Amino acid sequence: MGMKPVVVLCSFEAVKEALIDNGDEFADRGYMPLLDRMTGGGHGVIASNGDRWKQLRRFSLMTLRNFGMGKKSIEERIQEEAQFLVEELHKANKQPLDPTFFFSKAVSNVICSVVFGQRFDYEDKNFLQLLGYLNYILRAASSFSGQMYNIFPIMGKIPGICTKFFRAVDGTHAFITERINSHMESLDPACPRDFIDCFLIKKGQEKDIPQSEFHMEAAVNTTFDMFIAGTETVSTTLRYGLMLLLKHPEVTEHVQNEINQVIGRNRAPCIDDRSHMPYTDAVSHEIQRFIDLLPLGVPHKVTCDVHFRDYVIPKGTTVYPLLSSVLWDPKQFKYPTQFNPENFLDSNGKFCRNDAFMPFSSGKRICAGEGLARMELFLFLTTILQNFTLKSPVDLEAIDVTPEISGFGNIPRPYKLSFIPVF
Ligand code: LZ1
Repeated sequence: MGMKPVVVLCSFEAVKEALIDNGDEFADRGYMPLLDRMTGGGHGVIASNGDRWKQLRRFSLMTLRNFGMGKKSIEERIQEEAQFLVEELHKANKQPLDPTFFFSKAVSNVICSVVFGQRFDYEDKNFLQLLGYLNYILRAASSFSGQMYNIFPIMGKIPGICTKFFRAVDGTHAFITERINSHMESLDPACPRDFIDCFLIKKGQEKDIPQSEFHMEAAVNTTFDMFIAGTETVSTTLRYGLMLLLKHPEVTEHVQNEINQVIGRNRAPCIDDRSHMPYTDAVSHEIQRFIDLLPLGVPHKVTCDVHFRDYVIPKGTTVYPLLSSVLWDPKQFKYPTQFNPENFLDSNGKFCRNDAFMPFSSGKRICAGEGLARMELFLFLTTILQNFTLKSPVDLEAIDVTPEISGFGNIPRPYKLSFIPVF
């Protein structure tokens, strides 16, 4: 990759053998210039290693699992936001619309609620600017110049090429720093409201430990990581997912029948419904498998010299577990190249798990936001389809589901759809 040797692992077998069977040796985060710039230079949880990573990761997982994070559960926060989204979609009055910012407002508000203890009004100017930044960051990281920057980071020094990307990253960073500062002023250690409060409390508890990882810089970068990982990813998955549902009305209808049977119309979907909705669960897996959101995964690095198959991988070598090659592995899925929920169903229509379902990667570095992301996908999808039928303004054959750009992420082409109220 540019001037540096890297190892690329292809297929479920190879990725599993590395990340699971030799988990400890493959557990470090590798260097990727884009990622480094995106995550504040390795001071948060995404790009750190060693004891720093262990401490920040454990803290983040605990806090995202809802321990001591105030009165409202994460599930309630998502349910509440899904209703705001439905209300907003009603306002469009069945007109065809580009759903990008409708979804990113709702998804971003979930992480805002978890991290900042607060959701934003859909018209809030600062909020909209932030969503523009986040949308641009994933696009830039997936563009041709993004790939060039990864290979020749010196490009970052040439004025113009990456300026807009850096401005978006720094703008997001500033937004978060400002909120952490105001949290410090209003903190009540007996009553944590959100992720930031929990971090500040932990920082207070460890103030006499000189080597503590819970200091101000870590607070900013860890919060930034939750934010950068938890917004545009889920929102792009929803946008891409609805495009697939638009193109496959028979799948959408099947999901809507299941919603009618299990949930009905008189209450909002909840996460306990998922285990009674095998088809919908299969569809949400199939969306994630098919769209292959982060095709390269996030790079790893080996912690020591590793004997792997017939090779020796020297300590410190960057390793890409190619998630594309796992999610589309023809040995693991019946219909690897098609969007087909049968990939996750058995012949009786029961949900059928598959170890090659790795959109969140696998092993020690598996995405810390997996639970949150899957809860959001299920609740947003079912709430939308409980309230609306999807209608395309163009022929279904004209909907091109191949990505518009593909790099760090796979980004769908722009499209429009109408949300037709079902009652
Ligand atoms: C990430 C994401 C985006 C960028 C870097 C790491 N983890 C989403 N999940």
